[in-house]
Amino acid sequence: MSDSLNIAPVLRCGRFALALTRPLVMGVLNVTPDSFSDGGRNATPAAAIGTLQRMVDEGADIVDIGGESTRPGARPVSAEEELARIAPALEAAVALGVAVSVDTRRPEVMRAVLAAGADMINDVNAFRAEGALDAVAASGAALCVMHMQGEPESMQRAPHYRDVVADVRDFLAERLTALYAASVARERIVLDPGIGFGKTQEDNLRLLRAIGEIAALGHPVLVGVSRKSLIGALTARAVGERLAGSLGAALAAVARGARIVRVHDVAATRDALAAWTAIAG
Ligand code: HH2
Repeated sequence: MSDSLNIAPVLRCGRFALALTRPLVMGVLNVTPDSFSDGGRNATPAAAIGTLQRMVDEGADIVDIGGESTRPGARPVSAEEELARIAPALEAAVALGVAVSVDTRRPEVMRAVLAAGADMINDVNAFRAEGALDAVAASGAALCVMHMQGEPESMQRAPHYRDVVADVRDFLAERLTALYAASVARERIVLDPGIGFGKTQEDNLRLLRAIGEIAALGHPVLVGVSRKSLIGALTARAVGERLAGSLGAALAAVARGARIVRVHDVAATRDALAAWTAIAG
């Protein structure tokens, strides 16, 4: 992959230094009752641990554990409930020796999961909550900084942008300034345009086509399109039938400059990327 964008070749991620010489696969594990595609399936620790083991066997580079659904209209949960959902899967994932990310917006959850061995914090709120940057800055964890307009409860009601690509890029640039000011090393930071988070279908497509403009900020870009309504709208498929559409979108995102894809279907994504990179990458 080209380093003409001045992106560090390695992502510092807690116990790991992940080489960015090929696209990385982040496997999603939602330990929630209400996530849009896998809600309820991993609600018991035994089920969650089974899914984790499978994703690691399938070649996930990172697993991303979420204890609160951020789907449009989702009900927020308390920090205690979120942590109680995450803890057993986190402990198992850390022991499996895979890089472990936790998807959370809450500083108290960030502190607790870092103490329990998480290697990465994935914050759909871009570390804007009071105390979030303090919670993560001094750790060695990778930080995924995502753009979201509004809040999950209401974000899809009336998304509006002056110019979606410029607005998202400017937002991420502002957050980078805050992270650098908090002494977060550049090699720890990942950027994400936040597909589906306060965006229309056209906004999502424009952002995916313009990943290069986000990558020009000098950090690896992570993209999550797996099974999302964007794919549903493009293929007219229900959530459980969006694998092929999700693979097509993941490859296109990588072709446009994404370095990490966040997916539910690890084995299929690894295969698609292996074939694609052998020819195009
Ligand atoms: N998408 C979701 C959740 N977290 N984090 C990042 N960085 N990027 C994303 O695109 C992203 C994310 C939503 O998907 P999912 O976790 O499958 O569903 P839910 O929020 O309903 O749990």
